[in-house]
Amino acid sequence: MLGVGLGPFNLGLAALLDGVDETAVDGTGGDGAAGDGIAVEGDADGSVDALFLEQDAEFAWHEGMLIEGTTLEVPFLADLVTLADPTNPHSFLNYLRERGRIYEFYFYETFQIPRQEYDDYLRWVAERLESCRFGRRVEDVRWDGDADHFVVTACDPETGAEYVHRARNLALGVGSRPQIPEALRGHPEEDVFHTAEYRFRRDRCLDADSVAVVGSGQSAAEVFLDLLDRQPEAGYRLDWLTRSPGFFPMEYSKLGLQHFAPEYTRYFYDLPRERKDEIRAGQDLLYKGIDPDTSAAIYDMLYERSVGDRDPDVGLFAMTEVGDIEAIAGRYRLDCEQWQTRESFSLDADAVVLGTGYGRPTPAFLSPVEDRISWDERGRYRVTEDYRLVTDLAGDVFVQNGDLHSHGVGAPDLGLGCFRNARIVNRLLGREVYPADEDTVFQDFSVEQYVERAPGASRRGVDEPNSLSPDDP
Ligand SMILES: Cc1cc2nc3c(=O)[nH]c(=O)nc-3n(C[C@@H](O)[C@@H](O)[C@H](O)COP(=O)(O)OP(=O)(O)OC[C@H]3O[C@@H](n4cnc5c(N)ncnc54)[C@H](O)[C@@H]3O)c2cc1C
Repeated sequence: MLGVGLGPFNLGLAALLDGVDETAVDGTGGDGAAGDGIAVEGDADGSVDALFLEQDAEFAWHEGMLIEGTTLEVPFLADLVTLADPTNPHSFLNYLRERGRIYEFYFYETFQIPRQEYDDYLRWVAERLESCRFGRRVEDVRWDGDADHFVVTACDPETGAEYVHRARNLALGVGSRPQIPEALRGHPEEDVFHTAEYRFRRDRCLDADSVAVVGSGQSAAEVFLDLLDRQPEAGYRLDWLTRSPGFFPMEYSKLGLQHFAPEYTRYFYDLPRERKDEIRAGQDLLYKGIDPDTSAAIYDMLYERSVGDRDPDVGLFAMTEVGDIEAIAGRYRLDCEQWQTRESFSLDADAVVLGTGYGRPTPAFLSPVEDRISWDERGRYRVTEDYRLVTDLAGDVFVQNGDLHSHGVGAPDLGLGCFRNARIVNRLLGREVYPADEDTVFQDFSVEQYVERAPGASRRGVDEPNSLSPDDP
């Protein structure tokens, strides 16, 4: 198995594969090979032969957004391994034990750990795993039909050194990329930048007379809160604009969060393809809004700053699309439209922070095998229920966090990483190494499941929900 990219998802796969005995293989997959330049059939000690390549020189998790005071949006139990295997040595609790912090955490009494600590935990796991290699950017993936394996070429971005790896199976864990709309690009990146760069470029904001933040996802809200906190000392005017109809919270109720459980993923997967995009379009606030705690912190700070008729020198304006940014006399003019009333206006700022989200472009290194992959009518991979690309190749290509269109809103969620990785490991080894987790939450999502369990319910009429275009071949 060769993994491309080391974010939390492929790192979790590396952790769940660590120490797993391959010798009991009895079914599909299982003959993965990834050694440094040579094809081998599992390691001599019987463990799975896996290698994970990361382009960066060392592990880092969204470094530009490790703002002081921010926390993970999921409980610490959503670490790399616990939800699949609570006894695994790569767990967050074991990290605390080994770092000598377990009592400190015990008295902390909080499920949501600091984001900086989650990053430190991931680095700790990456250092312990022999299967992780850094400074290797995958540039090309080909299929060798004679040898029946992939040939993967990687290079060290710093030295230019080239590495060739061979593997029967791949796991794509390349994550997402910061996205800036075309019309807002082309300005000096020290002045106009994505939230992903915030911590590296914050000083520019602190020197500015005015700063504008664009977007109303969690990242934009965290940047706004941080700038609001620093405003009294730095003295800038602070504006926050968003195209969304309001500064709305993301779902955080216990029953609502069950959409991030295996059952909902399965239900969504089984929906006809044509319905999935429609349904997802209405689910933005399940995962794209503002954490209610961040929202409350912003509100409370504004409240305190406005005591005694004081003006916090802040503007918050929703329903507003920033269509263009123009450089004028050393400042930036934002061309805005309030889309509900169709009124246009402009806003001048010295620095602009763009919380315009992340995209998931198809990696260019797949070009040589592009015509062996099956794509849907919108140019996206077709993905099987167990997270493999639909291809005509003999090896498996698993996809992490590129399955939003096929598996739904849980795809980028850290809490579902273990479930997806357990499915991948089970497929690779052809046996149930980790539990399949079929009945995990109180509610049902499919009629079939509900009717089966509710004594008073029975099916009526013709039910052919999957007759349109399921993803599976
Ligand atoms: C700021 C921020 C905070 C978040 N917080 C949460 C949260 O609290 N809870 C939650 O559930 N979700 C959260 N998310 C969403 C979650 O999906 C991400 O946190 C998570 O990092 C995604 O993991 P990943 O493994 O898919 O990719 P990434 O973490 O993006 O990692 C992908 C890696 O692949 C590498 N790579 C890319 N191309 C190549 C190549 N060709 N060769 C080699 N390496 C390559 C990249 O350098 C990168 O290191 C957050 C997202 C962001 C942006």
